Amino acid sequence: RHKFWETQPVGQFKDLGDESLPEGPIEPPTPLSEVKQEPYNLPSPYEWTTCDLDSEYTCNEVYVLLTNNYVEDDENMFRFNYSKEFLRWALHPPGYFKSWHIGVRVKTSKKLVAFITGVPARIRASDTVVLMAEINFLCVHKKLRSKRLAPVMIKEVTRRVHLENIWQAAYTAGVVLPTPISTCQYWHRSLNPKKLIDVGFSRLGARMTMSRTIKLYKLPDQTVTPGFRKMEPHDVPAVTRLLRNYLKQFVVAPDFDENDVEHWLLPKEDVVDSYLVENPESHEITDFCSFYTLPSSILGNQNYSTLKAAYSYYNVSTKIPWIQLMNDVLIVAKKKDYDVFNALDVMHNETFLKELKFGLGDGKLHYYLYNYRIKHVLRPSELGLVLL
Ligand code: NHW
Ligand code: EN5
Repeated sequence: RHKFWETQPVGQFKDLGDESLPEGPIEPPTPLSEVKQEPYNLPSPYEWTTCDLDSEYTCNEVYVLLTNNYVEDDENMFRFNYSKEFLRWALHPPGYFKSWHIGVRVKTSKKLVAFITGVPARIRASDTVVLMAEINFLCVHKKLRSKRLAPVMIKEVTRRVHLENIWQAAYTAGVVLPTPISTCQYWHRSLNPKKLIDVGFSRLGARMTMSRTIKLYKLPDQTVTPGFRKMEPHDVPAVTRLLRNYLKQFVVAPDFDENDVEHWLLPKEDVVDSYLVENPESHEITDFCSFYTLPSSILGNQNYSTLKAAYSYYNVSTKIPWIQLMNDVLIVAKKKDYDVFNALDVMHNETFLKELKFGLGDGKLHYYLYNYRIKHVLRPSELGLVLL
């Protein structure tokens, strides 16, 4: 069934439920001298390229490839439209390797036709922190699909990760592969219900009129929590402490230090937004919430071309109830003109999704580890990891 994935060190379907297999690496590292020194062979019309996202020209080539060929929903009505600023941010975290930003070009025209990336991350599984690659933005041009290019690209990124002496990876996908460590669901909170209905993102409920629907999703103009404010650079140490302490409880979660928090969570306009609650008396930082900005192109609508979506990222509640905290972040997103606020059922998100009128989406997100086995399939609430 999975001619490629059956050859890879990943959990296999036949091993699901086998309690005798130990948690940890599936295969041991090999000496670096035994890692293949030359790139894998591509079909002869194509060549490898390393993409420098600092180059405005290359960043635009990547942006155009993804804008026209990246992930769509099951009915091909929407396609992710990561911005250039977002791609630069996503691919330049602390300690990144340019060699992990891999493109494929047509030799004759130099046109960029495929892409895959990795970035380094420390990820904890149970009690063990493992240096991994987070793999993302795998994309093959629509005209070159089903030619088995993806396996070659995956092998090439694996080789380049191995050259940095890293032997594990984490990734998510909307498709089922061997084998998910967890399967999550998308939930959606309408902020601009009229537009969402007009573009086919959502439907008018049974026995609902447009005006009743608009009223249902109305939000206050101002946040209600005293001390709720945007995160600033001087908050990095306090947010790092708060987040590290929170993420301890999950079976799989990133091991963020202050440099990671500075990169991944300090607000960056139209890329990542972070808010916190500073106690007005003690000035203690007690709660935190964040989202990233990922618009989708609306395919073939007369009136609208993009859907502005916020995606729930890392949130921590210690003093403010989850529902109040997340309602405040919905208010912020509405004020900033987002059409929809999306969230997965990971971490404690189930405690606010229904109450805050999120509706179940039609998309699933499967989480995977490469060359690392965990004992059981995780419930989404045991996952403390959000990938972009
Ligand atoms: S998930 C988003 C992936 N991208 C898209 O869906 C964009 C639209 N689709 C395409 O561009 C986030 C193509 O359909 C792609 C496949 C390129 C997806 N992950 O070339 P062939 C990520 O970026 C397997 C992994 O003929 P194609 C995460 C498929 O099962 N494998 O197909 C990426 C089959 O193998 P099998 C996927 O349609 C994680 C083989 O590819 C996959 O022309 C990557 C068919 O290849 C997917 N999303 O191109 C893994 N989709 O065994 C990282 C299909 O079943 C692993 N396939 O025969 C870790 C590496 C680092 C390790 C470090 C130690
Ligand atoms: C790697 N980082 O399917 C990610 N999105 O539900 C790659 N559905 O937007 C993998 N189909 O349910 C990504 N509206 C996998 C996801 C790919 C994209 C995807 C889904 C997630 C989605 C929307 C639109 C569906 C359009 C037709 C959806 C219903 C919302 C409604 C709001 C009001 C209350 C009820 C629900």
